[in-house]
Amino acid sequence: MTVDPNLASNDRQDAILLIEKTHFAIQSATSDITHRMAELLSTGCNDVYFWWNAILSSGLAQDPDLKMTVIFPATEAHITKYSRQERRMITETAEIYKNAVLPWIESQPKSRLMWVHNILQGIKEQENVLFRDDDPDTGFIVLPDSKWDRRTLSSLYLLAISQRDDVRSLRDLTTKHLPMLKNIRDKALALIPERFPGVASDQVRMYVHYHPSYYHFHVHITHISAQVSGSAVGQSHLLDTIIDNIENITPDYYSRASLRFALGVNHPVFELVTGGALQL
Ligand code: M7G
Repeated sequence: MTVDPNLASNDRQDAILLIEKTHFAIQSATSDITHRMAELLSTGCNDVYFWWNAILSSGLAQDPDLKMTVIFPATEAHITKYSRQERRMITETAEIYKNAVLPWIESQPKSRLMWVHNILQGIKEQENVLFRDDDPDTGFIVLPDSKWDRRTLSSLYLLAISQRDDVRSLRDLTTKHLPMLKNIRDKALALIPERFPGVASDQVRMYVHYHPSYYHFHVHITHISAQVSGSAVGQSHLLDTIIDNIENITPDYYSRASLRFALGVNHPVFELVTGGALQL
């Protein structure tokens, strides 16, 4: 799926509009996409290969064409995140993290996590919560990620959000968090086939982003067939591997590791890690 950000202005407050093409619905008599092709525009052929563009006639409520998200008012951080920009691979050492990146993370306004607190405190999205464990140390909430269209199982995308607020990212994880990590893994995996018959627990990936956009610990749960942008090598760390590294390699693995990942050159961490220098 492609994301097309358009910035609009309203009383000098910026807004972001994200428009994505939804997945094609599973074919049925009422939602077969071929029935909605009003016009076919041939773009060529060669041997046994034929190409067309198509215009769709108006759709059905159960088979929408687009998924839209508005962020308003949008902050500078939102605009940076969704602006087209070059991405580069960079390596964040433990020392750079401690001296430069951590102070930046700590300076982030608490308001960036408002949506997370709204979910944890039962103020928003409660009708969507699939599972809740209120233990303050090991508990978490599972609900659909806002990226999911909430209908296509092959692109299933859930989020497990920790009840703890002392884990900003992977870097903070140590032995004392193992019970929470295992609790999330075991209960979320058991939940999948129960809540989504047809999806087995070995058909989902559970992983953590580094860097995340939001520094409150959460785990991404996606169907292995889902094409999700953040699952790129480097940014995504499998929950099982995280548990293994802490349990079997060393408890402070993530505060000592050099982590390599791709980052947009306008992301503040890019400058903190590289000093702003682009390698030619
Ligand atoms: P991340 O790894 O911090 O950042 O994941 P990413 O956006 O680079 O992946 C945060 C996850 O939370 C993302 O998958 C978002 O789609 C999801 N998300 C963000 N917001 C603001 C919301 C929200 O308000 N509700 C829900 N349910 N999910 C959200």
